[in-house]
Amino acid sequence: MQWLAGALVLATSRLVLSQDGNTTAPFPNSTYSNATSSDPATAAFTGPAFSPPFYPSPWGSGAGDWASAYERARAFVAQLTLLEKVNVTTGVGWQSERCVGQTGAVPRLGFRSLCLQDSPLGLRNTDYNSAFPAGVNVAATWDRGLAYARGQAMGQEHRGKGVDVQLGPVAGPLGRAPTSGRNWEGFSPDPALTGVMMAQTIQGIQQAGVIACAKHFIVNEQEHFRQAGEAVGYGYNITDSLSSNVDDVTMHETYLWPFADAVRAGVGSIMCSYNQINNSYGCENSYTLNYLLKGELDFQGFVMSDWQAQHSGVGSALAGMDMSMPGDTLFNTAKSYWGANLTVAILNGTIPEWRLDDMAVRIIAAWYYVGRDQSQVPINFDSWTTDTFGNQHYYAEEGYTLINEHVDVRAEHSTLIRQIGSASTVLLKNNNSALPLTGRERFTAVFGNDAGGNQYGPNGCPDRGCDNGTLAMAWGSGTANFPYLVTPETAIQNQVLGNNGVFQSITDNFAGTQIQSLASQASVAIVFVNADSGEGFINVDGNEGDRNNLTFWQGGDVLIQNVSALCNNTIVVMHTVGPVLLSNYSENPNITAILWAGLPGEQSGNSIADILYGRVNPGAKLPFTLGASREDYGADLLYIPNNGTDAPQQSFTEGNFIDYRAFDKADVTPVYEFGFGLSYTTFSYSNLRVNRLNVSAYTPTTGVTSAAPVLGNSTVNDTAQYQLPSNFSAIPYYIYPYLNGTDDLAEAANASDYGLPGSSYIPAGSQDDSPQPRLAASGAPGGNPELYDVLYQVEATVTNTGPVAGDEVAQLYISLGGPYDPKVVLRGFQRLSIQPNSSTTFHVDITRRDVSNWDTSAQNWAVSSAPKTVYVGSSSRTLPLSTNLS
Ligand SMILES: *[C@@H]1O[C@H](CO)[C@@H](O)[C@H](O)[C@H]1NC(C)=O
Ligand SMILES: *[C@@H]1O[C@H](CO)[C@@H](O)[C@H](O)[C@H]1NC(C)=O
Ligand SMILES: *[C@@H]1O[C@H](CO)[C@@H](O)[C@H](O)[C@H]1NC(C)=O
Ligand SMILES: *[C@@H]1O[C@H](CO)[C@@H](O)[C@H](O)[C@H]1NC(C)=O
Ligand SMILES: *[C@@H]1O[C@H](CO)[C@@H](O)[C@H](O)[C@H]1NC(C)=O
Ligand SMILES: *[C@@H]1O[C@H](CO)[C@@H](O)[C@H](O)[C@H]1NC(C)=O
Ligand SMILES: *[C@@H]1O[C@H](CO)[C@@H](O)[C@H](O)[C@H]1NC(C)=O
Ligand SMILES: *[C@@H]1O[C@H](CO)[C@@H](O)[C@H](O)[C@H]1NC(C)=O
Ligand SMILES: CC(=O)N[C@H]1CO[C@H](CO)[C@@H](O)[C@@H]1O
Repeated sequence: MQWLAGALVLATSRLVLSQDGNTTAPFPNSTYSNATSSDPATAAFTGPAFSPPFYPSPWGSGAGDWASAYERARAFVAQLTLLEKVNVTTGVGWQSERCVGQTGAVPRLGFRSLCLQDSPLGLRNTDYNSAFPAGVNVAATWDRGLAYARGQAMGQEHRGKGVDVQLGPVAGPLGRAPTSGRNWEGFSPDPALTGVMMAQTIQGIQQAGVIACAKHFIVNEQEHFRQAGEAVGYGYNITDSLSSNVDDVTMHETYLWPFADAVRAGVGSIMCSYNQINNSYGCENSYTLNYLLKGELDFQGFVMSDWQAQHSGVGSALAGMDMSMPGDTLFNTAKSYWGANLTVAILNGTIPEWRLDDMAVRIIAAWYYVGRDQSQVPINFDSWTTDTFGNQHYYAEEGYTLINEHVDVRAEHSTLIRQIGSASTVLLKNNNSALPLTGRERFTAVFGNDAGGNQYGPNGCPDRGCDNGTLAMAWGSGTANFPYLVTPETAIQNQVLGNNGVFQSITDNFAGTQIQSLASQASVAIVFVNADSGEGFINVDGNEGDRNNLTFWQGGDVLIQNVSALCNNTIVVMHTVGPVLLSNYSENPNITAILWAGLPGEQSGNSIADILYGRVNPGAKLPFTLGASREDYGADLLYIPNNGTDAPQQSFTEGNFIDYRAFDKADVTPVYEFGFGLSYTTFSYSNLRVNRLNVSAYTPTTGVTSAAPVLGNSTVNDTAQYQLPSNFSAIPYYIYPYLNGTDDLAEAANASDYGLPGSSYIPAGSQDDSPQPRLAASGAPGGNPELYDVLYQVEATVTNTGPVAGDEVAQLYISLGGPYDPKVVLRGFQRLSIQPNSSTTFHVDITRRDVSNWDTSAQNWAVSSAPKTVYVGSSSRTLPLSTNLS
């Protein structure tokens, strides 16, 4: 047994080296601050950023509507051996199986390896799947029904390929800074809008019988320095990931908010992030995982690591991580922090068995919760090749068999995709009713690299890692292969030819002479421009995931200037991942219309043609602010390490003031504000009424939890039963739970090689299985259920005062009234379809959470005594109706 102790010490030692705070870096420890506002001036930004320890890891209780899933999961886990429990929690290694992540299996009980697959906008790395619009487009629809329908359609496609867990949707990044590379995978920098879209997407995916994964938890707000190894690859020698340093108020009021909605919606899994939070890694941060997520939000599902985001074995287990992905320490090392190491840690007692049981129960409960027992189909695709036959164990090059059955899972989803594409297109400018076009224009000219195809094909650049042709999806793991891509050039040409018009296009942005010639002949010139970004493992045109600037790519600004100088009916269509600089165009009289079309997916051309030719009346609104300069956004990214070779420190000193809240605070006028968008008709607002409901006072949750359930006692002194079975033929590089599964374990067992001491590193309280005090803000999945009590019902009348039917997104904002509160915060919205000369009622229920602030000393939400005002209107800056909330 002696060598077991050694292995244990090694895994345990990782715990302290990076666990729960590092008090030597000169940055704020506002997590500990008792400031009652996020005003940086008063928040105690004095010490180093420090993440307080919180143990033990809360065990799942079956709270909310999880009771039946828990009952079945506990019954299942009670039958498992130690090795089988470990198998369920640990991935089998990068490219060891066919999905981007797979767990070990329980062959004895016929429980197969779970298949985890990207992405938030569809199925990654396969064929005969749909390419859906990105999250940012869903946010721009402000349409709950479309968000749900897209989630359900994506879930059906994952289900049809045999996927158990779809790795999406995204609320981290939220969008603290406009250049952050992966903002488009999520929804909006507004936490309330993102929260609604998270909940709808999750419920859609899970209704289809697939587990959703809310990611990346939390304050994962930039690509630069998210992983030290990656940063070394682009020239920065750092030893640890960036730390996002955020205070308690901002954490709750901005970044945790949409995750609360995700948990309340029943999300089955959450992915912890690469970054550190207040100098403790996201996947071993006991404060964010144990305290916030499993304590305060009562999350009942499981936490998986992002791929290679795990930095310790015992540390991550005790801090609340439940599944190691993809299972190996780094890709293809054949070593794992868990697997055999987890078996050792349980046998040794360093990790209590109830913690392993809790991991397994959470995983199996999520599986039952979404009905995987009813809906699982065999895995029928392979992530690493499109060949029909190949190796099931790709990296090991073993198991030649049928690996791609090329199952077409698209159904009729193209109709929904086209609809979301047009429903998410924001009309920003429309002088003299330049739009809609009649289709009878004599000479239609289309310009731009962004109008045409990619010369390498729509999937020609792996993970969409280039900016060639029209931008319908950005780059990284958050992608899917296109089955086809309808370009704007094709769709507009079809339209014009249908009316026997003249159509010509130029897709080389730098063909100056030809562009001038064509622009001067056109009766209407439609210029397509874009701006791209993505995930940090791919560099496109010098952009390491994050954008370097907010201008257009591929010479787009020069193209707009060249065309608009010669054509006084120039229409600009933008496919961008987020904000771009438009002040040169918003007032230019030759530019008659401007449209933001985002990242619309496979039906891009048809969706924009539907808007341009008036088959669809635009009703989308901006899910972010379009400012005049990058500086106007306040918060920005860190592009150069600022802490030597140690973890770069990114302090969120702006607090809650991101996007429109920053513009409002500094009283800076944007070019187009958050929530703005025009229609081919007009709307008016009237008759605001507020009904205050009689609701009893808020009760903090009190009392204690049950003791940790005991589901079995697998630890016996006879370690022989934990050895690799003698007749077992192990696959190379594969991660197994067996004690001598690899030679490396013996090496790891020799703790003295590392000069590490022993059990003093186990965090205080982490082994405690006794009933624990319940947190005041907890009580059910999503937090204290009384936070969601409706305090006010608000109604207003919205009238279509123009000539055609149209959609209006009516918006409700609240001023919380405190000296450090944003001027207004979005709290409700509805997308209303209204016939001309008709009215409809806009209705919003205002909950207790909607009017509360986070109180750091009470560690609970509280309604302040500051006077509160409710506003209703068509954007964050056009709010014609208002009244006090008594
Ligand atoms: C900062 O954190 C340290 C613990 O690391 C604590 O002693 C100190 O009081 C904190 N300072 C403030 C202002 O919260
Ligand atoms: C924090 O609490 C301490 C002690 O209760 C008090 O002296 C201090 O003023 C508080 N700081 C803030 C910013 O509220
Ligand atoms: C663990 O999972 C692997 C891979 O799925 C499987 O080969 C092995 O038999 C499992 N071990 C146990 C003890 O169930
Ligand atoms: C990177 O930094 C580490 C720690 O400071 C140092 O040991 C190492 O030599 C550096 N590597 C390079 C390539 O500069
Ligand atoms: C156990 O974890 C250590 C890292 O802490 C690693 O070096 C070792 O290879 C692991 N053992 C196995 C069998 O994966
Ligand atoms: C196409 O993509 C490649 C790779 O990113 C790039 O080098 C090239 O400039 C692009 N060409 C065009 C015309 O966009
Ligand atoms: C901004 O970045 C894009 C993409 O790398 C590049 O094409 C463009 O020239 C840059 N803009 C400026 C002003 O440098
Ligand atoms: C804490 O941070 C300092 C400087 O950033 C670094 O030198 C030290 O190794 C870190 N300590 C721990 C325990 O992580
Ligand atoms: C029996 C055994 O191996 N015990 C070890 C378990 O791990 C702790 C902490 O690493 C050691 O101190 C024990 O010796």
